[in-house]
Amino acid sequence: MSTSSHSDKKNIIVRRPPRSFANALTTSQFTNGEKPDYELALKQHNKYVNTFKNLGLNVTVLEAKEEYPDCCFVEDQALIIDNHVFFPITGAPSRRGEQKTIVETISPYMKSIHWCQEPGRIDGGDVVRVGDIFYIGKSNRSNDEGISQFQEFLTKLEFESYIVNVPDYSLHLTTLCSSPNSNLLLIPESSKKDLVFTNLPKSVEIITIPDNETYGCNTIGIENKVIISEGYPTVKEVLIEKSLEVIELPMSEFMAVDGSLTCLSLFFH
Ligand code: CIR
Repeated sequence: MSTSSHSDKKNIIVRRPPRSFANALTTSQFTNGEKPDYELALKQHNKYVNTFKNLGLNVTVLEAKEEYPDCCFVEDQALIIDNHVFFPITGAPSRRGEQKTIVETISPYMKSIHWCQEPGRIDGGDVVRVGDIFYIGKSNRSNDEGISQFQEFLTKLEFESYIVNVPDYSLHLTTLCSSPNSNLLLIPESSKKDLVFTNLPKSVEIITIPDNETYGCNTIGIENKVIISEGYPTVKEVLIEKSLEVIELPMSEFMAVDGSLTCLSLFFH
């Protein structure tokens, strides 16, 4: 998920894709509408899980819920910051029932629990943390009420936050960008004009990635390592140049239904 700091990732929660995964929601931004293959998705998910185990994180793998084709995208269901949680009401009605297990699993570890109230809507995938600043995507999945409730939660935790309009061609803010460490922000070339990051600290370097590697702009940084999707040579090269250790993972089946690396996990410490 995109709300924990890079050195804050000790525990991770993931959920296996269900057999119904081919019915997951998709805008087909990254494909021609091909359905994902369940068996291949499961293999790719196992690699994802093993990567975090090998990095020494404590991994909790939740069982799939067949009635929720999108249930592996746990990032959308909780916004955890320094073990304080804000449970959103997700933009897609078909996904709301996924939250129950997440609430049961993480609540015992949280210092405080906050709930989005009606008519608020916000998905975890719309939040990107850059250092200690939070950027909140206004996408088709979030509304003003949901964003302002989340901003109030951030203010109580003494964090600054700003809204970024997400262009219609993309599902979430995390679909287009990520901050692999607190001094870097990856953005696709043609989205640079659309995404306005207010008060971005001068210490943060924006790295522009060619549009044909847009999907590769979603990464997960853990200290001096960064996990990227397989098949994005420019992303790989720029991160190696920044002295980060790159780990590549195959993500084709998740990409088919708009899911990026960050979407598959929730972190806490
Ligand atoms: C959806 O449309 O909700 C899922 N198919 C993809 C969710 C991706 N989640 C994320 O970016 N955090």
